[in-house]
Formats: sequence, C-alpha cells, structure tokens
Amino acid sequence: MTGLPNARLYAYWRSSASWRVRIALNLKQIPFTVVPVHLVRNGGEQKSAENRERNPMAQVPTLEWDVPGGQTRRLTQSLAIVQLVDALCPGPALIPSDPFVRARAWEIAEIVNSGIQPLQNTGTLAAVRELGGDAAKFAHDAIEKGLHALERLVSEGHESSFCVGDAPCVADLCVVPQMYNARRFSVDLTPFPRLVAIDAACAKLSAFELSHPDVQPDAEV
Ligand SMILES: N[C@@H](CCC(=O)N[C@@H](CS)C(=O)NCC(=O)O)C(=O)O
Repeated sequence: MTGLPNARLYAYWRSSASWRVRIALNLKQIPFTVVPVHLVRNGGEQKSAENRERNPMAQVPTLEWDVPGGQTRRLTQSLAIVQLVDALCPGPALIPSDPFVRARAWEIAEIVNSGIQPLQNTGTLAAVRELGGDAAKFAHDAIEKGLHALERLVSEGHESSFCVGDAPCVADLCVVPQMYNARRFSVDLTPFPRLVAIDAACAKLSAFELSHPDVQPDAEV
C-alpha cells in the first residue's frame, strides 16, 4: 500500500510540469496510471469542462488518488504535488533536509517553475503569436536567460553530479525537463556545461528514463 493508492496522473507526454511529477513518482516507486490530456488536439483538451473541473488553471498535471471511505483526492501544481509525494511516500528524499541546501533547491526549482516555463508554455506562446510576436524567439530568449542563472547556481561550491547534492532532488526534477525544452527551442547549450552534465547524470537513472516523454503512452515520436 503506497501513500497514494490507485494514483492517476492527468498529463501530456511533452509537458515539462507533468514530467516533473512522473520523475517524483518513479523515484519513490509509486505505481500510477497516466491519463493523457492532449494539449493541442481539439483546440486543447486541457480547456475541456472535465479538465477544468479537475484543474482550476485548465492545465496539466493533475494527480488524483483514492482515500479510505471511497473518496478521491486531487492536487494540481507540480511542485505542490512533489511536496506531497515526498511527505507521504517512503523512498529517497526529494527535498533536501539541510535548510540552506533545501532553500537553494527551491531557488533553482522556482527559476524554472516561475521564471522560465510559464514564458514558454503553449498558452503563452499562442498569445505571443496572436499579438504578432515571434513565439519561437520569445521562448528561446526566456530559456537562455534562465539557463544562465541556473548554470551559475549549480556551479557554486560543489562538484556533485546533481543540482545541489549527491542525489536528484526537486531542483533536478525541474532542470531536466527544462533542458529538453531548451533543445526543442534550439538554445545553444555550450555556455551551460554543468547543466548539460547534470542532465546527462539524471538521464542514466531508471526513474528518469521511465519518465521521459518519448516512452509515455501518448508519445508522438
Ligand atoms: N505551475 C504549473 C504549470 C502547469 C503548466 O504550465 N502546464 C502546461 C504544460 S507544461 C499546460 O497545461 N499548458 C497548456 C495551457 O496552459 O493551455 C505546474 O507546475 O503544474
């Protein structure tokens, strides 16, 4: 019995926020079923009434699970979900215990979560296009700026293969999907050797392999 019985993850294969949650669940070895929500088809299934009901921002991911008494619980926002998974499920810690290392991990996670990803999200890029802007350049420049900040932070004071310690944590869960998006938007990764090395170290771990977009049930590769 896990802390999240019969977990269902409403997700899209290439959604970086969904990917963060998949890594968390896989690191904790929590069984879960992926329920695909297609972000492009039919004008975007995330905007459907069913998805709005489960996700107030009309986005993915949403995690749903059963609780005693026949009820279902639901949570949105990938980083809130990661915190809950870490608190409820045994296994490797996703959030470091040392106060400064923990704060640094959140600092890195927040640069991705609020400083980069929202600026290259499908909905934002559609709005940039509608306003007559160059969406690909907008996304490229936002990612490049964020990666410069991240490279500085992950280079400070330690030589480990991961963002802040000797094991992957919430920071790595955010950085790895963001590196995939950097490649999608043709960002030159030469100035970011530490981030490239962290991405490569994580890619070798089975929890990250299982979480990769290309192996999701709704992957279009
Ligand atoms: N802060 C949210 C971000 C969620 C988010 O931006 N989801 C994207 C996919 S990565 C989405 O659903 N985009 C479609 C849309 O906004 O219409 C989280 O961490 O869960």
